[in-house]
Formats: sequence, C-alpha cells, structure tokens
Amino acid sequence: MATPIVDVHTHVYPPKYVELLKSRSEVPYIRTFDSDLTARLIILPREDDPSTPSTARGRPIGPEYFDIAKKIAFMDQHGIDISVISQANPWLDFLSASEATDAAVEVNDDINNMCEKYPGRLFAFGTLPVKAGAEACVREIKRLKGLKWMRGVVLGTGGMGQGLDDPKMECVYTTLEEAELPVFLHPHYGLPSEVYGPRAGEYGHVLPLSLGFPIETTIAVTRMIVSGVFDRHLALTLLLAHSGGTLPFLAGRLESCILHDAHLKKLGKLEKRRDIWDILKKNILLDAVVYSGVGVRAAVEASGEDRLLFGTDHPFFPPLEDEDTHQEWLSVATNYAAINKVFEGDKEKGGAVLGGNALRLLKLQAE
Ligand code: 5CU
Repeated sequence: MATPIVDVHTHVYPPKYVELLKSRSEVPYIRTFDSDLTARLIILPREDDPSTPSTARGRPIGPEYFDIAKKIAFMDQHGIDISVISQANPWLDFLSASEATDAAVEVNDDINNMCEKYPGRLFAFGTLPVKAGAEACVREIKRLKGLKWMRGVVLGTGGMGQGLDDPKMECVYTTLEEAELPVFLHPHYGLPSEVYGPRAGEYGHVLPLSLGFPIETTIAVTRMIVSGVFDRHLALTLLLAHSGGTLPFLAGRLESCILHDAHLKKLGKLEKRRDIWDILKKNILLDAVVYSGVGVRAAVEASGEDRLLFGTDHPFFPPLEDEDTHQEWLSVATNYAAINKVFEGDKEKGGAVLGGNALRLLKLQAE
C-alpha cells in the first residue's frame, strides 16, 4: 500500500476566532470595505497602514479559512490523505492575560472537535495562551496531551512577548519535552517595515512574506540556539515553518560566527555546547514549504530527508484566478514538483517526505 500523503503545514481559523476578529477594529480584524462586499482578513502588523496601499486591504477571507469541510475538499482535490491542522497567525498573541486562558481552551477544543468529525484524516497542533504566562501555558500543554487529536503546539516567534530565548519559556520547554509534543514554529511579525524602503507600498505582500517571514523564523530559532535552549532541552523538537526560513543556508555561517566570538568565549559559552549541525539533526524538523528543488536539497542537507515533511500553507496562497474554477493550486503543485524532482527515482525517500516521516514523527495513528 502506498504511504499516505500528509500535510503538516495547513491552517484554520475556528469559527469563534473569526467572530472575535469580526468584532475588532484594530489589527488583527476582519471587515468589508465600501466598494467590496468580500470580507477581508487584515492580520499582519501595520498591514492596514495607508502608506502601504498595496497591502492595506489584507487578503479576501472565505469559508476555506474556517469551514473544515472546505479543508477536506481541498485535501481530496490535491491527493492529501491526512492534515495536521493549526490555527493560523496571529493565534492568541494579541489577547490580554485575562482573555487568553479561556480562549485557548475554546479554540483548542474547537479544533479537536473538527478533527473528531473526520477521524484519522485530521490531527492538530494546539495553541497556547502566551500572554497569560508560563503557568497557563504549562497547564494548557498538559490538557492538550489529553485531547485525542492533538500532536503538538503551534507557536509564534514572540513567545510570551520576549521571544523564544526568554528564560520564562524554560518551564514551557520542559513540559513540552515531558509531554513529547513538538512545537510548530511559525512566523507572523516579519521585519520592521523600514527595511523594505519607501517604495514598499508598491510591492504588495511579496517582501514581507518571501523575506520577512523566513528571516523572522531564522532569527527566532537562532536566538534559541545561542542562548543554549537545545543544550538544556535535549528532547525538545521544533518543526520549522518554510523549511527553517534561511537556517539551512546560514547554519555554517552561524556556527562559524559562534566559534569566532570573543565575548562568548570569555563567558565560557563555547565549552560544552552542541554544535548547530547536531541540533539540526536531532531537534529540528523542517517542512518542505519552500517551493524549489534548491530549497528542498538545502533542507535535506541540513536536517536529513528523514526529518523533512510535506506542507501546503492552505488556505493561504490560493490561485489568484476565480476560486470557483476548482483548479489545482499552483502553490501546492510547486511544492509537490520540488519534492518529486529531488527524490526522482527514489520512491521510498520521496514517500517518506510526502507522508511517512510525518506518520512516524508525529505519531499519526488514529487509535
Ligand atoms: O498571506 C499571508 O499573510 C500569510 C500568513 O499570514 N500566514 C501564513 O501562514 N501564510 C501566509
């Protein structure tokens, strides 16, 4: 029997979360504009800034973002057997401490119930109430461990507000290790808009999504590495979105910069540290949402073909043409083609990346 195809990078906004976004007037929010009756999803920082008119109306949002039947239809259309769904950004990052704890329970129960409707076809990464602090996150991780379809947590790069090298994250990492739940690390905040220059408004979402997102992920995981998170948490597993941003390509430079840093040496931080290649091969999983053979090869070289997992980023990056045409999504076809090209003639390795690795690493059996 052929190995199932598993999508580990596929998002959903639970209906209650959509209601919350509809009730807001500050980013993140959902609204219609006078001239356009299609609801628009405005989520990225300063996305509605009039100085960047090409992104100011976000993106259209339809039922594919919140109706789980649409996810299943998309899976069927693209030959995907199993999806590991996660709430899309910005998760619960913008909620106050008092709101976040209850919201996490609501959202995670909603997502677990979505999976329950399609037994064996859907699993999920849960969301943490980051602004409610470490104790609340630890409680929710322990609760998630008891929910049938949960297989990890999705986390933004901001962590509880100070990033993922924040000492307050330590007990969260310990709990995740004990629960054997991986973190799906996903970007949202990008880079400061100034880096894109005064003409940024002419370029739509191209710069923030193609560069801002991956560089944000790279910085976040690099901060974890240099702060010693993986020296203290040997069993912590991170699935990095977008094939690790630019980490596979920059890993050698990062390792060299560490080894040549006089400040780190003076502090004794060059002794007893794990090098980046060891971390990449033992703690890091990479999705294959990188849209080219070059990117897939870099990911394989960095972490190994046994740690690379197919993904789509659905429902983002739909065809720009009329969605009713039911055509294959270019974004999905491009990722399939990149994997097939790299593993041409090696069905076993290709099948592992398309699904076998996810089945094994995320324990996707429907008991
Ligand atoms: O198009 C976008 O803004 C996004 C996003 O916000 N999150 C994501 O996962 N993919 C694309």
